[in-house]
Amino acid sequence: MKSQSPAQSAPTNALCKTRKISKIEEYKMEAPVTYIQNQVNDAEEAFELIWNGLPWEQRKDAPRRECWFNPYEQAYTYGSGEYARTYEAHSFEENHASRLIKDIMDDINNQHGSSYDCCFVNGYEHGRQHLGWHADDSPEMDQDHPIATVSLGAEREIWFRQRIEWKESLNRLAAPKWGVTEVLKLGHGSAAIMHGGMQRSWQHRIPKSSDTHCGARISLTYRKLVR
Ligand SMILES: O=C(O)CCC(=O)C(=O)O
Repeated sequence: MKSQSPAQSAPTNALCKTRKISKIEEYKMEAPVTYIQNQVNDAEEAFELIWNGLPWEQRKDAPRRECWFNPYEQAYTYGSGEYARTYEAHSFEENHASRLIKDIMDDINNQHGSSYDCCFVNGYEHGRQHLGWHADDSPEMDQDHPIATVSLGAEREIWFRQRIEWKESLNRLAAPKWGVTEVLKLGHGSAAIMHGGMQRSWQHRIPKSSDTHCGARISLTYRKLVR
């Protein structure tokens, strides 16, 4: 599945290393993701400012810290049912760190012709902190707009997998079937842009790292709200 391109001048293609963890090998897929190695100019300084400057929330059921920014004071609910968690909005104007998050967003919008207007920030203290399989498909978000995840700090992997719809329609009670998992390494200062429409059939996750010395990482995940 290839959906809308995130930009007219996408710098590089996704560098996906494919690993087969599905037995359905005839359904190999390529995640519609564009990887930009050097999106943030002074990534070291940005990491320090944001790691130390955000009003992070650490929920007891979340193995990472989080913070939510948008200019409309709009809360964001992540997950559903018993897993639903609501985050109150912080303003991009709150302090130096949040203004830098907005500056990075403005740069991406100017360079790639996108319309990101909000940012969910994750902070992973070490390699055992992680984020499980999910799609960023909450109704508050514009599903046709790309989502960009900017990485600062330690390199981590992001995994992608696509739902194989035809299997599900044969037997609606069957567990979902997934295609091969694709793995992308997210470097310091990079941006990975998940193309518009992707969240409807793909999931992603940040698995635990096998590197016992893995340091802290921040992800700035820019999205566009439905308004
Ligand atoms: O840490 C990342 O790069 C991914 C974050 C993510 O998937 C999310 O916030 O929904």
